[in-house]
Amino acid sequence: KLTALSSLLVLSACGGNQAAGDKEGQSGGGAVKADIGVISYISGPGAAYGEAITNGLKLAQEEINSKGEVEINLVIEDSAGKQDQALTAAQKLMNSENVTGIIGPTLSTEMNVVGPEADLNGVPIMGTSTTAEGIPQIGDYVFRNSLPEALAIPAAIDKAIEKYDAKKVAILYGNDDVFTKSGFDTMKKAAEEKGLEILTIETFQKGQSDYNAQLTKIKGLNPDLILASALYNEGAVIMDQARKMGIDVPFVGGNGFNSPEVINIAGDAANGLIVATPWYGEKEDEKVQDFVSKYEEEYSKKPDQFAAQAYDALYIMAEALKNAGEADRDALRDALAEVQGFNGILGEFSFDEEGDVVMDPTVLVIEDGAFKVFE
Ligand code: 1QQ
Repeated sequence: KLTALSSLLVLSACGGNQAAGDKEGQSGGGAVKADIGVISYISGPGAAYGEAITNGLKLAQEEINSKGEVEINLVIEDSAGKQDQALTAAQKLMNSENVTGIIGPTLSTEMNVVGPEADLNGVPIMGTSTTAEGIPQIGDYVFRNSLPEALAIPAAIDKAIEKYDAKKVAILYGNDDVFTKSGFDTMKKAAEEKGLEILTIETFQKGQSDYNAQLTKIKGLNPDLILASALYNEGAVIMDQARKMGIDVPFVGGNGFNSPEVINIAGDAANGLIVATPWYGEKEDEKVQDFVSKYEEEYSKKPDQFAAQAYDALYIMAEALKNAGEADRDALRDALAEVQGFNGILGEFSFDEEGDVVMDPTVLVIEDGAFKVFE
């Protein structure tokens, strides 16, 4: 990706910022003012993802704006988890000249159609939860700060092998969604590379409610582990039905399972689920605990990974806006590409040369109805 930060740095070093103060997007006090569009899954079966994301964004917005260097106005649109609705929302946001950048959409399936449009229109866009392979590679204007499945899944599988001496696995995935399909590809590749025997590969579709056929087959093959690539609503129902059929082996899940909704829906049936994530709310870290208590105060619930990623994402946007020095789409893109060593609540974060994420995951397991570090 091309960058222009070095010239920006030179500009600000010789007082260029004051000169830029008269430009659009700069208030008299020098704060960079910008509208940031948000496309989020806030209604429909996966609405808990979008609720967490928009809560995290709003909390970060309050904090950022109170500091006075950057003033962000969030323009939030609902995508309902649908490609066409996400695209309509994106077009509306891109047509507003005050919108300097976009955060979202929630699903990789949505980003697959929105990302190319944003890139074509020169609007920087950053997913906070899009984890499929190839998202930042859509174009120079497309970013994410979410840990890709390609980093998360192998880490989770490694831990499961180490802990359970697993040798045989069954794989179950949704074959009508970009993220669940990509997660499956990653699971299959990781299983093969680690010498696991794949007993069967089963598929399902969004909104499916009966997994009896797939689970009966899996049960008969007696795997040591089940690898599942699903969003939370299907994923939780799969675990619930599996446990009711007497399948008690651990599950390794992709990013869709990183929502507490899995526990809310599946209850005890969610125990034994292994995931990898950059977020752990019990971490003894001042920044993390400060965020957790502010979030609880504001929303009366604990933040999840999706809230945390969105919170960090707005800080990354704010940092880039500050470095850009004005509310300009190209300047914001260039400044985003330069973000290195950002220290957020998810730990140290950088973009690589393709705009993808450099970050370390933690492996968690659900025990007694809660996510715990899997040691
Ligand atoms: C993707 C995901 C989903 C789980 C986001 C909610 O990781 O679509 O990429």
